[in-house]
Amino acid sequence: MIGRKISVVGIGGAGARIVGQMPSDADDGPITFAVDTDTCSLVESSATERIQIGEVVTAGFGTGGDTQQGREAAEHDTAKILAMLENMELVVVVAGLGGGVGGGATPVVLGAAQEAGAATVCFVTLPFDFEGAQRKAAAAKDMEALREICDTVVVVRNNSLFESVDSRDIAGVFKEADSLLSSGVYSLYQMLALPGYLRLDLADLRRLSSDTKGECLFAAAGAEGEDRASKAVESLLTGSLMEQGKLAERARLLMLSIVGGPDLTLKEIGQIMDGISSTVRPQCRVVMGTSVDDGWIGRISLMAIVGEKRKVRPQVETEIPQQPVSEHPAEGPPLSPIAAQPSKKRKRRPRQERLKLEASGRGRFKDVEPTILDGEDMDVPTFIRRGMRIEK
Ligand SMILES: Nc1nc2c(ncn2[C@@H]2O[C@H](COP(=O)(O)OP(=O)(O)OP(=O)(O)O)[C@@H](O)[C@H]2O)c(=O)[nH]1
Ligand SMILES: [Mg+2]
Repeated sequence: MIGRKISVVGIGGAGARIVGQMPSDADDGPITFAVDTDTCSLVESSATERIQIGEVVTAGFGTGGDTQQGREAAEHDTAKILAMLENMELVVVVAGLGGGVGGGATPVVLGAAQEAGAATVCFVTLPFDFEGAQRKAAAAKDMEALREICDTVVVVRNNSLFESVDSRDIAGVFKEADSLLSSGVYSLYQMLALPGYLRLDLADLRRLSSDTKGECLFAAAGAEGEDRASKAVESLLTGSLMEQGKLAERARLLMLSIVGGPDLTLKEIGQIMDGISSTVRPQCRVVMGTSVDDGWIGRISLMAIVGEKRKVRPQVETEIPQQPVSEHPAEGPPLSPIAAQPSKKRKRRPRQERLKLEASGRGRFKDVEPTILDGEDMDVPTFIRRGMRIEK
């Protein structure tokens, strides 16, 4: 069964919770794993397999945000991790950055996946603003490590994710946000593994990371009932995960997954694609896949992974550029490297010529009684009385 070659691994509390919400159809679903040091989080997760790591490091507890402990815990149990990843073609990892297990164990799992020959995609959440600067900084550092080791990193900003849900109570907000994220991950799986008329393959995913900054953003939306296609695309493009449309305008690559039931029509696919292409720039490459799921009758889910153009870092010039040797010596000797440099002389500001002044004029006061103060005629302008020069 093709689906069996893709595994979805949730690491740490956030990862275990999100992966646990994934639809797990016994035949068609991916194998889901929850990996954590914390036994409580493992007990709560509904992942297919639950793997405790680092018992000797944390004695079954969390790490309290200690990335080093998270890493050690994973390194202690690499045998369990390698066994979990055996024969996998693609490993999709889900984790919350800023957490000790999410930040520390994730690079170890990705390294093991690479060693096992699997392609890797990582969905990582970035902390909420209210979690503070320290956690944000820890997450940014974790990101650096992931970029080095993962084929494609898909970033999900918790702030935006939580803005995009309707619930108001804290439990409902978390549940809804995690379900949006887990169905996004699931639709990536569906596009890659399930029968569909327009399929994506691993090469599309790999291209995502090579054509972009190596880091993509995630957006998802869905709709049901009448006009579901236009509603779903509208809500995808204008939602907070798409930065109210700004992200779509900046996109250079957009990988779109359309999941519908057997009632999904070509007209609906056309409506969705029209909505996308009228929003993104003409240079943006759109890769689309659809899949049909019997359980999706009457609804459409869209999931987008959006990449911005890879930024070329400017090279820092450390050497003095050499003047090419002239092919025509008659034109004169080559300039010395110093002479070849652009002149660093500061340009002189143009100076205004000295203005000629009427040194005698009482101007429009010439016909009135002079106002004399301390022997000076106050009706004569001061600069004339004092013999001042006016220069710019
Ligand atoms: N979307 C989402 N994000 C979460 C959830 N729980 C935690 N997070 C985010 O993930 C980050 C890491 O939290 P956890 O996953 O609980 O941390 P951990 O990896 O288990 O590590 P420790 O508990 O520190 O050992 C937090 O800072 C939050 O930003 C969740 O249920 N959903
Ligand atoms: Mg935890």
